Amino acid sequence: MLIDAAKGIEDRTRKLFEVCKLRKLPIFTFTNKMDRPSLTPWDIIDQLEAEFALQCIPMNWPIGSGSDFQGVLDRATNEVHLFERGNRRKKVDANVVALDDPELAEIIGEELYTQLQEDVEMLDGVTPETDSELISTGEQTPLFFGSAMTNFGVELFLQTFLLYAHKPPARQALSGDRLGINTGMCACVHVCIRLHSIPWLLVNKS
Ligand SMILES: Nc1nc2c(ncn2[C@@H]2O[C@H](COP(=O)(O)OP(=O)(O)OP(=O)(O)O)[C@@H](O)[C@H]2O)c(=O)[nH]1
Ligand SMILES: [Mg+2]
Repeated sequence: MLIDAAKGIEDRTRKLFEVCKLRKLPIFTFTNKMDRPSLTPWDIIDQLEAEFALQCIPMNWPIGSGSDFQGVLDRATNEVHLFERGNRRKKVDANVVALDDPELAEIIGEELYTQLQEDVEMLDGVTPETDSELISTGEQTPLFFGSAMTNFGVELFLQTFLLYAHKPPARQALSGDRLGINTGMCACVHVCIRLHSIPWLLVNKS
């Protein structure tokens, strides 16, 4: 499910969610355009929880937004991936700094650093336990923040998707042979279907 960070849930998000809910499909949520003025990540979570009754599991966490967007914290590794501005149409190389690196406050600025510390404490307190069963039935959604146009935050999204996505069942070919499908390829097909509105994103990955 792709969310525009400035607009939050839109009509087409609602339609997509209805389909996923009816079919009990797993939902991976990517909040896009963090490099533009955005709602806060807490606003996005509130919307998803209030309207869709989804349990959000933030896998990464944005630091600032718009012209202040500094990057994301990967919550699994406690590493901050720094967003670098430049030619927005090209892949941005993410410099990685540990959350406890003494230089982080200087790099991202005192204000955002303080905000990040508060957010991390709050997240640790309120994030539900990740439950792959609830993810597979679409009751929990791994939630990501990034900037798809600059390919920022997309890799972590794809890695997590590979970790939790359903493996494809073998299918009977017309010839009678069982078809084996490479997991990575299958995951790509899944992502293509789920993220059909930004298929170029996958082209960038190949
Ligand atoms: N700054 C920025 N722009 C983006 C990003 N992703 C998409 N865009 C731009 O946003 C514009 C609209 O793209 P989308 O939101 O994907 O398409 P849409 O939903 O059909 O269009 P809107 O109704 O404008 O939201 C295009 O010009 C994209 O290039 C991003 O991560 N950062
Ligand atoms: Mg849009």
